[in-house]
Amino acid sequence: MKNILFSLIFLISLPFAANAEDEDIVISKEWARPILIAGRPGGAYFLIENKGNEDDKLISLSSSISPRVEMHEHTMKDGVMKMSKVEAIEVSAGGSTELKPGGYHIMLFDTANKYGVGDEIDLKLNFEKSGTIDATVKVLAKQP
Ligand SMILES: [Cu+2]
Repeated sequence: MKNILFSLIFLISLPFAANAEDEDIVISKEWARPILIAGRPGGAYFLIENKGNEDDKLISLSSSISPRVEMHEHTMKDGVMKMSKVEAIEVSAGGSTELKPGGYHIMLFDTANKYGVGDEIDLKLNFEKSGTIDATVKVLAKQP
């Protein structure tokens, strides 16, 4: 009886253990600004941690609320804040990259609806090495 119980516990815990090991990229601190009018662009932010041994990069994103999701960065040039599109956001092995106002950020264009505080936005993040990772982004009034 003891053996059977042990086997059962082992079998049940197996998928979870395998899963945890596979997750080199961890997404946290997800939040987005409210989108007050449908069709207006929205900004989203999160922290990307790379717990793996290889550098990786975010190469594209998609969302059910937007046909065009872009990666942008803000840079200060001659005292003026400029926004430009970037092709990828790198996350070095054992390091992290934070998307935040004034730096890297995600922009969702041609949004399907308006999104207020408490709503959630789904994002699919495509990494060069780690593949696709799903994230749920909460709409907040301001940066947490
Ligand atoms: Cu932008």
